Amino acid sequence: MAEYKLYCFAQSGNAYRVALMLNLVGGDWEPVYVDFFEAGETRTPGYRSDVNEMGEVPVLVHGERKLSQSSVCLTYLAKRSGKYLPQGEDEELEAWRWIVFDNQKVNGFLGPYRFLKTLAKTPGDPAVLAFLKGRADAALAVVDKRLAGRPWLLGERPTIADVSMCGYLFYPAEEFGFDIAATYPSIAAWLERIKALPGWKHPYDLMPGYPLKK
Ligand SMILES: N[C@@H](CCC(=O)N[C@@H](CS)C(=O)NCC(=O)O)C(=O)O
Repeated sequence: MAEYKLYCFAQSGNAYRVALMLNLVGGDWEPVYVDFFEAGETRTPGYRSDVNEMGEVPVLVHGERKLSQSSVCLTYLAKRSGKYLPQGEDEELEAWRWIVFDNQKVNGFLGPYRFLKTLAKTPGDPAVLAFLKGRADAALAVVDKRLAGRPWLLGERPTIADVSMCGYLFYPAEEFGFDIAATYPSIAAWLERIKALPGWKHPYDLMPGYPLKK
């Protein structure tokens, strides 16, 4: 039995952060497939009572521990492995600043935008899509500016802030209807640096459930 289990599915950028981190730190892990689209598994009473009361993916299981919120899972894995860990109080605070900005405004808008545009059974209202795209674009521009001056979000070393921030950014451009890498050159160069890290894999090669059944 693997040391870590990760409740996840291939289309989830929130889960990808943790799956990627497990790979980057060389963790012994296995995925537990969550049927989000067909069975609506995260909404079932069983999932909420046994896996995560918040009704979300990812959930990381390690021994008796069951953790959710990708940011918490990343912190846990960084502390245990000593890798991608912000060093000292200033770096820790800086990492949190970018992780919260990411969760709320970068992938926090990009994820629902992609879901409503491409994955939902009923496509999203155009006004809602336009709002989400506008907010995601504004946040991506902030990240692009940040990365113009340094190779990684916190400076010279990759940390969990980078692992968090790339959550949805490797998914195909067709799923967004616009090409993030072509629009934001510093983000594009940073994504190439992430790809070069030992253990990197594309979300569709790392988590089960791709392609979706039609
Ligand atoms: N802030 C959470 C977001 C988790 C999240 O929203 N996951 C989605 C899947 S990509 C989910 O399970 N959504 C179910 C729902 O909101 O009902 C994290 O970073 O882990």
